[in-house]
Amino acid sequence: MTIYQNLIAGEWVGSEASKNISPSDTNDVVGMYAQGSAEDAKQAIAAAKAAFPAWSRSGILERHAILRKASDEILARKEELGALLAREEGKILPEAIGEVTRAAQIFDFFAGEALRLTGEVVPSARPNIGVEITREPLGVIGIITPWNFPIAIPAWKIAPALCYGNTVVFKPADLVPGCAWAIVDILHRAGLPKGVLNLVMGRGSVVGQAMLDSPDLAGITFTGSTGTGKRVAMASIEHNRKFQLEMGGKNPMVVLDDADLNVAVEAAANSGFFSTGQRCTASSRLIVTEGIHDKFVAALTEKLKTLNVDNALKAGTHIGPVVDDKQLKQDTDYIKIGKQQGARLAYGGEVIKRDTPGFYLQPTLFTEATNQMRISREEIFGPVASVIRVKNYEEALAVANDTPFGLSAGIATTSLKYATHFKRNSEAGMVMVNLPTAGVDFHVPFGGRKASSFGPREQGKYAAEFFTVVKTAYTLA
Ligand code: UN1
Repeated sequence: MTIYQNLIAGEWVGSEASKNISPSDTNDVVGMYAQGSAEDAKQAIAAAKAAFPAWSRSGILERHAILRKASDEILARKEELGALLAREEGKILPEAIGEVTRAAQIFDFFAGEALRLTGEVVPSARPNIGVEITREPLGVIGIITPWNFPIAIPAWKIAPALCYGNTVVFKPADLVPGCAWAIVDILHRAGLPKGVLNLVMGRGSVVGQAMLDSPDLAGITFTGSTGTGKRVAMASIEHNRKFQLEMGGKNPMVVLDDADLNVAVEAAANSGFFSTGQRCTASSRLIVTEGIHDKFVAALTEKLKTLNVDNALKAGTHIGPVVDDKQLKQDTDYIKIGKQQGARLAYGGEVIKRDTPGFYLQPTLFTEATNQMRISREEIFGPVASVIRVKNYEEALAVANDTPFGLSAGIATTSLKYATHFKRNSEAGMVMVNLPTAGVDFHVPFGGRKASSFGPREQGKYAAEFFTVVKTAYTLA
């Protein structure tokens, strides 16, 4: 089998490789992908450092053309790349094609941003002096991405990094090297100079650690678990390095008595269970007022019965497999904990078999949960959600905000008063009214508060905040 290699200083290198297995069918080997060493990471960082001076001064037309070309190729290959994504991550094919489309849109957006770089000219407080405020690239950026959005998250970190003139060392999650390799191959062939974008696939404990330990990374942008995020933060402080973290969520979806039941059920089913619940924006706490509680639980349970759990590539599948055996164990452990702590298992909870051997788990709904139970406080990252019964809107809001996290929050209501109050008073970075908490646009800020995020927002023009550094220059005229 061919080995998909790492890209270091413009050369494809690496002979150590490991198997990329499909979670829908563990007999299906997606490919052999290079496993980088700490030395590879060091060489990649050195290459990115050497490439920085020229790339940071590159013309905006060159950056525009490369990002635009990458966008066009990703879009033209969306079916093929979507199938690769579905195969290696387990997201169903339509969701996977949607994610690939989103990646193309992100590259298109930042191709445009390259043409819209601006600064400010302002008068000084003193006479005869002019002040210019400009943004400069940061330097070498380390990009560490998770497995759950194998093409969109790399796109929304790599595209702005390159657009604003930084060079990159990219380390994707171990479970999803396929999409990472494809996106780097596309950018490389689109004409990036040697060393501007380096790919080092491999273990977090080896490649990731070498990146954390490097004095030559000016910034690290990370999406993943809260635990690893903290390690990125500590190591970055040590090296005076800028860092941006997107971590966990325990997102609430409030359902009020006056909600349109169909809207509420569709939003909850989507947020809780689509993409197998493996989104940091998933809602795992369904906070429901008394008057609609029983109707909502009955309707959501009926909806869950109609969702087929099966191979991600099979037509008619609504929920693909869990990503691997480790994640499956975490999900089933939490299901046990939920039962032990007194929540009622209203639907699902079983690991199931399909024609192909994979990690299949039924969508699982708990009721009679309290907000203090572990299933309500800790991120499970699987197709598991619980219903918390509350008296009224005021209690719903208090419960929604009573969490260490603050990424996304939703409300289903037909009341303008409650929707408005919730938008203002939710302690989350993103608020959704009558919409799922997950599934965001590509051109507006993404990010959370509290333990969910640290640093400036990702995506859209707000991305400039992390990927550039401001300079203020004074000139005596
Ligand atoms: C989405 O909900 O559309 O890791 C995106 C995650 C997020 C991305 C969610 N960073 O799940």
